Amino acid sequence: MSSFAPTSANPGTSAATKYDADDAEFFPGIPKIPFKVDAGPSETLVFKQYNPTEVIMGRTIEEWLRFSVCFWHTFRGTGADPFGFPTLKRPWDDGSNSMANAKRRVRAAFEFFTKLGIKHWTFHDRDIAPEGNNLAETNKNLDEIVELVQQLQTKTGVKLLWATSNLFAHPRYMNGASTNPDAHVFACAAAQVKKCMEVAKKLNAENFVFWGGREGFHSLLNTDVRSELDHMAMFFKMALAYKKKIGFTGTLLIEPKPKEPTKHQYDYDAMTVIGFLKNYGLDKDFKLNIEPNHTTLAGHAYEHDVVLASAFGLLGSIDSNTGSPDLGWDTDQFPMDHKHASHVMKVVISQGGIEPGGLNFDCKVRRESTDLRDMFISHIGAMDTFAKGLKIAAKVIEDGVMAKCIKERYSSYKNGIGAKIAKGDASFEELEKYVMEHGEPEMRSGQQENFESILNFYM
Ligand code: XUL
Ligand code: CO
Repeated sequence: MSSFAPTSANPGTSAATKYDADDAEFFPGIPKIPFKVDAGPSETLVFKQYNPTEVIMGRTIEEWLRFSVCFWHTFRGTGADPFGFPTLKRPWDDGSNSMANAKRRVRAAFEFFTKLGIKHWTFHDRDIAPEGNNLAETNKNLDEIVELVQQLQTKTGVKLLWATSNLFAHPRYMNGASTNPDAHVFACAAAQVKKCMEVAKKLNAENFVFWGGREGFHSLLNTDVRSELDHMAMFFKMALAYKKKIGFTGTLLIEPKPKEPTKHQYDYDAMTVIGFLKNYGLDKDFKLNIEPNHTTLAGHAYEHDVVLASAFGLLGSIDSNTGSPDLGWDTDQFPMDHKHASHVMKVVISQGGIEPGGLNFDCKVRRESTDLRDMFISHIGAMDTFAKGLKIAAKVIEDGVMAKCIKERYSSYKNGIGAKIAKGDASFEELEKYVMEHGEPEMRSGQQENFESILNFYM
């Protein structure tokens, strides 16, 4: 989440106009970030691990990692929190809702992507263009910004990993969007996604994300959960029909999160969403966008939902961030932990890559990280973390020691009675007979510490 509210970081800064020129530079003094193999510890504006052209297991690091910058945190985040005013003062952003300000933000963003060497980005419709007084005016604003975006994408070669509709910030969505008890609000959400999908097609988005920010409840007393879930499924069916109608080829992704802003969100975690998709017959047409900070918020291990979604062939993309294990909320921090990254990359390699998804940095610098260079350092640090995680995971997989141990652990299902169970050919009667004949099973160690020690060898 971030500061979606139009809070002003720089009220009335006239200096912003100097950024209106076509050739304005937004990050002077910061060059294109290079890879430097022998960089020292304090050289934080260089890549030390992320060498995009290096080949790992048959693919370049850049092809494996498919990083993306999110617009909402990095270009709309102001550092405001429930206790304090904005701290992140970007010199080009006058804090207004004007179209000129929206254009400056977009132009600053493309300079940032280019200098960082990141080839993808993501946005919500309402991050990039202000709402007007009615739907027609809002759509017109969006079209005008999308035209600029299209030019910048062509000029820089930066692609749109995914677009999404913000169906949670506007007051009309306070009781939800597709799960709102008021059908008129449902219609507003549908109209908004219709337009956003058209924009996604125009900008060649590779995916389209649905995060159900307020699709949930604060109290069961006033909530008809079955109706709300049926309506949400209807909404996804309409989105799918419209996708097919306009020929949008991006993957549709649902992003699970257990709570915040609602007390309970329907898309609680990966398995909940998988169950929902299967129940409503949507599992062939939707995949999941997993955000590890949401996973930990659901009470699971960092990599849990990445593993589960992939196990069912439904891992579409990753909102690559982290939380603070000592806190119970969504802090959207940059992922800086090699072990976490290697767990995720092991899954990504094992499923043959994440394309057309990617690793989207749904992350925000801390409100105390107020320098423009902090925007770069945070992304560089996270990119290096995942490049290192990829290298570790590749070694683990290539060596095959862990895979061999796991194979051995399940070997009883390969022959005899185990093979019959696995194939679905066994019955309770037959298994009872087997136990009568063979007695008690031998104790077999789970060897958790052995697995942990093997993994640590590669860190
Ligand atoms: C909120 C969150 C969103 C989605 C897109 O926690 O992660 O920013 O990624 O709406
Ligand atoms: Co996210």
